[in-house]
Amino acid sequence: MAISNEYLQSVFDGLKQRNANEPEFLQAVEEVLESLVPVIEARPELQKAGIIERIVEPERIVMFRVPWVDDQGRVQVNRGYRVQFNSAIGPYKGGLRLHPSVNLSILKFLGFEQIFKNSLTTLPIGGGKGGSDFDPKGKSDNEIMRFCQSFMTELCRHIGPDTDVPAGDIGVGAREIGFMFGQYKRLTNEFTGVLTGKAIPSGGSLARKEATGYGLCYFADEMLKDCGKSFQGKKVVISGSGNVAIYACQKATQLGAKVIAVSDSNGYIRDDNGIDYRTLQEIKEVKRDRIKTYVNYVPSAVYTEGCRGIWTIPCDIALPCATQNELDEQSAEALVKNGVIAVAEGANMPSTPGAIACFQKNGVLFGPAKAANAGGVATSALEMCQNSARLSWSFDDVDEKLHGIMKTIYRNASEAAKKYGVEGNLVAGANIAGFEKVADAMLWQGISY
Ligand code: NDP
Ligand code: 2IT
Repeated sequence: MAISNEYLQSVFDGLKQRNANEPEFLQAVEEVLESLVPVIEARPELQKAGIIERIVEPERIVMFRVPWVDDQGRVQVNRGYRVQFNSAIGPYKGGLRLHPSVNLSILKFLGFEQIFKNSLTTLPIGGGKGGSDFDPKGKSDNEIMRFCQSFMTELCRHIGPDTDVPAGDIGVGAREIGFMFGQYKRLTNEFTGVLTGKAIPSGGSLARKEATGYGLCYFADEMLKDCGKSFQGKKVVISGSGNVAIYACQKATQLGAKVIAVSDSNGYIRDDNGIDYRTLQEIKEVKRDRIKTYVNYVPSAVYTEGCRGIWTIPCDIALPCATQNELDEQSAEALVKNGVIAVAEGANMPSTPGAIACFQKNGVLFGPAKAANAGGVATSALEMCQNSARLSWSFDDVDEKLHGIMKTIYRNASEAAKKYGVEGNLVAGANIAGFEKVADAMLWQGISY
């Protein structure tokens, strides 16, 4: 489908030519450019300043060799990346992903999305993303440490507390951040807030671990409330069982819903009595085990092989919290047929364009990732504040700020949609609201980047 503005389509055509083998990146850009049609038409100064041509090109990408030695004494080599996409409103900020599927297309899509997400948080952070095709599954703690130290030995030249502040994403939690932080500190002889998602005794923020999942539910709650609905008594299906999924499960339960299914890349568990998030936490955070072992703790739960089948379970609210393009049009049709009323994205770009169109056509409330999952990075920015000020706030303080930020993001996305004539379309609203702040900062800074 063509973008309904000739200029935007021509920028996109050029991008497609230059990046023909980057499907995820092109998918993320196309959605944003389509949303920006009314903005470009209302604001000719943006075209004149080449804002679109500039915003789709990363400011800098570093790619590097990451050699490490496994427990058998063999030398292993992975590829490391950092995509520094946009620094118009603050230092580059965004997670590091460790997964065998990682490549430039995936990191560029994630870095591009991060620009607008970070802008939506209302806090001063630019957009970036990084990671490696290293597979943490089945590795010992020592192997993980040696990899993280080698990765940071190169990355440390490119980041800094006022330059670029990485954090976690798939495959990167407090353990990996700790190994990287230790190495950064040793190499630079500085104790600074150069990474977020740190453990609490090393300058981490209370509630950062919970923030993406909690923020997702706060956002979904705003969306529901706007239509006179709530989580109370609703059946919720959550894909994934990692950091985002665990705390979405906890918060949805606290808000009165029943979470009836969660998954990993092998399969899903279902329990109509409700999933116990403490057991989830124990399996994933402490034992680092697979989701199928849940049935050993809770006999009423049933495990099914294959992760896509989770979307065929009848539910009121669906929260995809695993990975990109995990929810396709066919899955969306199944959810709609089973009466889903709201979908909010905890993962980045989990719904395919066909799935989003299906939800929108059928009047399903839809909270797009860059708005709905922004609570994680927002709380990372709160961690940066605490590190700079050399103090730490209480859990309740941070949680209250997070809640306020998610309400603001919902309001700003809704209002931007209304202002540009697409009321109720939060995909367009989030893209527009996130874009305008970055575009205005770029205009003000001249043709610097
Ligand atoms: P984790 O590594 O903690 O968990 C990832 C979960 O997703 C696991 O259950 C994993 O299953 C599953 N998963 C990963 N890749 C695939 C795949 N290719 N197919 C099916 N399932 C998969 O990561 P997070 O919870 O931190 O991240 C989940 C999503 O949320 C990602 O899209 C991430 O970008 C996004 N996000 C994360 C934020 C954060 O603060 N951590 C903030 C905002 C967004 P398995 O164990 O089998 O691999
Ligand atoms: O996708 C994301 O927003 C994250 N992985 C969190 C990034 C961060 O810097 O906290």
